[in-house]
Amino acid sequence: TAPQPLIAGNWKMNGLSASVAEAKAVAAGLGQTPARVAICPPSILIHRLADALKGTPVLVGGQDHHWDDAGAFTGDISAEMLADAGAKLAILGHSERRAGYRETDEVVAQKVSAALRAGLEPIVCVGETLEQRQAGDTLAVVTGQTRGSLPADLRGKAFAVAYEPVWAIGTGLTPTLEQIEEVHKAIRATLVEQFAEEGRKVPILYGGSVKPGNAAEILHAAEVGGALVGGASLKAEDFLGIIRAL
Ligand code: G2H
Repeated sequence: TAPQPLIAGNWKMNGLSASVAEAKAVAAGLGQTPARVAICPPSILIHRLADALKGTPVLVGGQDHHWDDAGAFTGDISAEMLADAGAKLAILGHSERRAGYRETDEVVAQKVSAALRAGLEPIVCVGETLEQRQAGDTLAVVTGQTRGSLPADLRGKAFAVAYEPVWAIGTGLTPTLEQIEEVHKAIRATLVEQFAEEGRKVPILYGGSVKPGNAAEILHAAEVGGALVGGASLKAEDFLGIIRAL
């Protein structure tokens, strides 16, 4: 059986306290959906969103957290703090973290372990740059990141992988369905190699310029188990349009 789809909004560094209304509008407009739906706002808004969404099916998640559980890390936030504020999931290893903060697979794997210790469900992101795609290295890069970023303690735990080609993030460019399916199948094979049959139950999300207009075909592609949505998750109407495409 296919994993239950997950559609997660990644607000990135967008949203202020007034944006709680947008999250509430998502919950209000959700209706019947086969998907689990999550919104991952900046960490300072997690508490507010978790309160506002209490009693609704919409989950709240963080966008990143430290690999250690606590300590002298000025400016950082722990997985346990996110969970304490009401988060159920955490996006880890996003390319904006890998590129902008030099996060390696090892760092991402340590963060995944920290998420599990705090009871958070990790959404682990992988994806190739344009140069890597043009060099024909896409599958090697993506399967390498998958292997390197997923620690063995994920065994028996709920988690998701998100394939986000770096060149498709925030650019309006999307890969062809064939390109998406090729990479998702390679990620699936890697998950099965790492986690045996359990690896078949992990939703593999697609992320990168998902919009209401392209969501239906992407969400119905082979091995696509949901979406990680940036820009189009900021407005309830757009995000709901994507959820309804499922
Ligand atoms: C990729 C995606 C969300 P966008 O980063 O994680 O962003 O949908 O804006 O391309």
